[in-house]
Amino acid sequence: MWKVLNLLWILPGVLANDDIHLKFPTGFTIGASSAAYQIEGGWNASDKGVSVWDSFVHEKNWLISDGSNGDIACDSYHKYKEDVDIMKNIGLKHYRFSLSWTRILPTGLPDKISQDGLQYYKDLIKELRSKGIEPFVTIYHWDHPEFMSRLGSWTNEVMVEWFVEYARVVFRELGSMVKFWTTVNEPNNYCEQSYGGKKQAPGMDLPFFGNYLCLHNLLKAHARVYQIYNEEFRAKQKGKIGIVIPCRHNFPKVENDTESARIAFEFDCGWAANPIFSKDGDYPAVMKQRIKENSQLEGLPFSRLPEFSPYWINLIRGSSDYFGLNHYTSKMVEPVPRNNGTPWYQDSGVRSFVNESWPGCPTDWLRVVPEGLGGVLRDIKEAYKNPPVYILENGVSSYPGIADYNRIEFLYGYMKSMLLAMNRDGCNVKVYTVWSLLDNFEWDRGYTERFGLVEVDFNHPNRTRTPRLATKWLSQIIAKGKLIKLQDTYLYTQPPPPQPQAAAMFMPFFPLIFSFVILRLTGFVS
Ligand code: GBH
Repeated sequence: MWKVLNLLWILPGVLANDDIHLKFPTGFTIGASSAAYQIEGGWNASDKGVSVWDSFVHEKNWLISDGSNGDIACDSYHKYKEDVDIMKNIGLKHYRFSLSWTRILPTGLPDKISQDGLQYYKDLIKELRSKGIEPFVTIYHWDHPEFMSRLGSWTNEVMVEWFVEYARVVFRELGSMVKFWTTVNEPNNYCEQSYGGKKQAPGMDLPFFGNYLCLHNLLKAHARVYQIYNEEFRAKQKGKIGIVIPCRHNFPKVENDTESARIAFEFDCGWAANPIFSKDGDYPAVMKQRIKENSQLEGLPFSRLPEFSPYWINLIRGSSDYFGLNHYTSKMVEPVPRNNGTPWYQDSGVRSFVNESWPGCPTDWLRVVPEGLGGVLRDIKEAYKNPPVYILENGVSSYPGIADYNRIEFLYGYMKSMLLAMNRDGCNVKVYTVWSLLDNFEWDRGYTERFGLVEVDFNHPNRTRTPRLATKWLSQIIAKGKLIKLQDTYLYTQPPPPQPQAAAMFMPFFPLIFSFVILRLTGFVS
């Protein structure tokens, strides 16, 4: 009797066992993503026009960590069939890629449409469909026409209607073959980096102004494109269209400081998401208030955060059929006190930093925090009434070679956290997408960071592709419809070797560095 009663103790354990939550619901799809400038190459193929990224890398290659560019990149402009074959072999169910604006409209405007440019995308889509892979098409992933940068790029409102003209051509020409559209990739991160900062094209370097103006116009452009899809194409083409926003999760430094975590979420994610997904159809209240206060303290008679008129609020509110989420990492947050009435050094009044105990990877901004994905999914569920979420980017860079154990561990941890948020907490996730299919041109990091499920040899004229270990693991997950540990697959014959730490990668060069230092010290080298 006692023994039987004793067994009851294990019941809560069994019920709480996470494993029962690790199945993917029916209809859930797993895929991979990419972006035109990062993989295509063919930068001046046929009649393609020049984009801001073409001119940026050609004129300012010192801003790219290895001085490289995307002129050839993975050469997917020529090798797309091979890419699709690889996806088919892994068993991926969808592929997210972006369109190059100047490949389709060489001048940037619809006075001229490139038939070769369109043909490339038609061929790619046909190839995907023939292998049962669903295309997810991003209309704009940061590579707008170069001449527009001389008019201020997205700080100039004229861009809004030009983007609409481009999107109209895209829907008209490709819309019958595409069911999933994304207007703009990561508008908030893009505006912060490329208008607030200078390291990525067009490199405006106008913090506190350029970033806010840029997002203001991008949200308008997004909403107008959503509107023309509804009015001119949806009835016939029957697709879904939305936007993709990068959101991190924020852990308060002091456990019950949920206020700081909320404010950090609003300034990071809510800035772009609140106008679209909340009922107020506007920037988060805390953002409007804090930026206005800061502007006043700086002596400005207006807020640096632009205001939407009621017309735009109505148009932007609800302008997305799903919440597209890109998620990589999390931050710790704490409030920064305002000193004697001076402005905060950041408009948010919240400082974010990494927890040094979080493991890293070769990408310095990316700490591995699996529970953050579940966290941000719950943040989104709460803030925006549980919208359908498409995860359109999640991934990590790996160490040289094809034994990418750190990627397998990352994907397992993040997907587990996602599945718990779905199957236990009711978050409405429909799609999961790995960044990236291939190693690619990682913007200002050039080819130094390797996010690919598939390794690409950028020194070889053929851009040889070699699938990494993670592809073999992933195909078993997809085939089983359930998340499994590497240890439970046929791939696991012995424990994986420890992954190198970033510092250890320099080990082979120590003798060299050491002799150089000695030579310097002894005066042989100056
Ligand atoms: C994605 O953005 C992009 O959409 C994709 O094109 C890119 O290849 C991929 O990342 C991987 O790099 O230096 O600490 O201020 C990811 C979003 C990028 C947002 C890095 C924060 C800088 C952080 N993140 N960014 S930091």
